[in-house]
Amino acid sequence: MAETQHEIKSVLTENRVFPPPEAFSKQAHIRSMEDYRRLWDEAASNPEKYWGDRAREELYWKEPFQTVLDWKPPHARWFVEGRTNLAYNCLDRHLAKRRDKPAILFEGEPGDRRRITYGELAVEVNRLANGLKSLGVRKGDRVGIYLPMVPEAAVAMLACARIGAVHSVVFGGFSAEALHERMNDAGAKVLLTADGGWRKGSVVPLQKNVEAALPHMKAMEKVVVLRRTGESLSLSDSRMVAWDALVKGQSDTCEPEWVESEHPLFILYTSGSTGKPKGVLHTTGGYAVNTSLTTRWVFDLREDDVYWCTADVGWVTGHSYVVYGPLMNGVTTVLYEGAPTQPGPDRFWEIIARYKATILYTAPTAIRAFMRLGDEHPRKHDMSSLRLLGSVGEPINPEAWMWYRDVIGGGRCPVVDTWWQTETGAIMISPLPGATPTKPGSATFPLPGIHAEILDRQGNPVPRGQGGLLFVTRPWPSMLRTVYGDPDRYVRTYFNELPGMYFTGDGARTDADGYVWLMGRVDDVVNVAGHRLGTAEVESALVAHARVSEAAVVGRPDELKGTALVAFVTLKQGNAPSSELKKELATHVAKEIGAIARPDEIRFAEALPKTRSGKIMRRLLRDVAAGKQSSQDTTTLEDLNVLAALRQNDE
Ligand code: 6R9
Repeated sequence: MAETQHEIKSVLTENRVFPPPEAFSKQAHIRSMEDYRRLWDEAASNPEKYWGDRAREELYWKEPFQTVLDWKPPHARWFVEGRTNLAYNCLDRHLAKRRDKPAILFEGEPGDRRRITYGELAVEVNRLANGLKSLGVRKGDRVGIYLPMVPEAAVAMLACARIGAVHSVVFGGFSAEALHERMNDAGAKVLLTADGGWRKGSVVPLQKNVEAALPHMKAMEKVVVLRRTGESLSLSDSRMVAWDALVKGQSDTCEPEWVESEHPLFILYTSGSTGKPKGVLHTTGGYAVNTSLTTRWVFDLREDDVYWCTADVGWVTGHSYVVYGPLMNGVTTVLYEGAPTQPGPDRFWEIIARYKATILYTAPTAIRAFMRLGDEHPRKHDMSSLRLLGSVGEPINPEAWMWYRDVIGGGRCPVVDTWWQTETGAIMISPLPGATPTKPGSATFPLPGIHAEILDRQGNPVPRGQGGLLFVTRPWPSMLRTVYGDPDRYVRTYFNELPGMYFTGDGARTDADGYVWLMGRVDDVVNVAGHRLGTAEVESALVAHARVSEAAVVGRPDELKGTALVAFVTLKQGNAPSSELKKELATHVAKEIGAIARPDEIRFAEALPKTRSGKIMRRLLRDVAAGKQSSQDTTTLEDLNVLAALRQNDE
């Protein structure tokens, strides 16, 4: 029953619409499409007034700004003369009212728990900030952070912000090599790490990785090690100091460094289309204004919310929507260290029930994995506290969206599918849950002030229904400012396609109602016999089949068609691969989208190769499909065995 109900729907034919629940709208920050359009028009007709007003509302400024925007394409400066401090805005500003309110509810994978109030968090941040200063860290210095998802990760980021140091978080799942590559590129002089972290019941050996990286990190002066997994710390290198020893005896107060609005806040490395990762640089004022604003509007925050974003702080979602956005808004944020299915398939749902989480923000890849595990696990827990669900990271196929809404949200919670990127700093295209009628699989509309437009390569708007390239045609406060250490790459990567306009690298189209549908990276768009297809569309159709768990579709060069479609498919438990099933799936796709989308080849796999942030590595699959040795860097691959298995499958 449930299966047939879910069984639809390529994004091409999706036509279900879910208006916001009335009771939700009544209390929301933005309550109607009229309000949304009014804000949109205000922002479009007078962006400087709009953003200037938002900036004054969202942040405490020690010194006010006079210039809202200084735009010399492709370089923007926002709130130019202003001075502020992000740690102050996340902590001190709340202390009068929220000193005893939990800022962080932490749960470690082994089950250890901590409840940290705003007052306590401020003290921890100040002590570490003073500790960093005692190590010689000054305003503008780069500090690396390589920690598990423990409260100290947030403390570390905030301590840097407090003293005007620039943090560069490296995801704890990255290797020693990835670590030193990033640390050297950033020129970091101090690294904050831990002995280890917990993941799937084992210890992730962070300190070991640091030890392997240290000989390659010549500029690294000090490594601060937190005890997390071990009984005691052994400091194996003369550059190492224990976290406890560093903060012990430090003062509880630390005067914030009032930095210029354009002072760098962080560098976060993200993979580009070529080998070397890009150090995306964000600055203080504009980033803070837009993350604070979007957190409140998109998640419709209320004072008593218990908000849980499951992202790791190693990704931009962790920066903007685990740490800065929620804390600037003074809500309680849940932090969970470990794997979603440790020790059992219902860990997430248990956490929601335990903390009475009201908002859940997670990724489609997780949602699909939970679907595969079965409805009985969420059904075991009381999740009636939830009132809003969010999705981020890749296109969410309508079937997963429906499952999320029905099974996790009990059919009562609005779902916000939020499109944005490391480079955009904050959410750009998303429903406003009290205003926007949603369609499963669509990120709906750009937020007020965000000029996301779908254009062709010449810069002409494409007609509704047709695919095009997604650009942001005007600057926005939380845009990246440069690629650290490589200003040419900033221009080349983002502003070469159409001068002065930010190119997202994504394809998209609008439907007849103007809703935006993301079609995946443009390099994931394939041209089959002259027809443009989003691989996401074909995947969506495949996943809508009752037996399919996940699918990744790539193009393979084909003499006749230009490109042929190859689908890698994993099956739901209890289904065996067979040639009948291959035929059935191919016919199913043809039925859902059209004969043009019928995969030329379907390959069953046990698992799909994914980056550590859960994105399917389609470029790698393209190489496998084409029978080539991969040219692609696999350092971000979650599990190399997956690749080996796919290759064997080849024979
Ligand atoms: C926040 C984040 C950015 C890329 C982006 C796009 C994809 C993210 C999406 C989405 C469709 C969504 N993406 N959210 N695609 N719908 N709601 O994920 O940043 O890691 O830099 O990835 O992810 O392709 O270009 P980042």
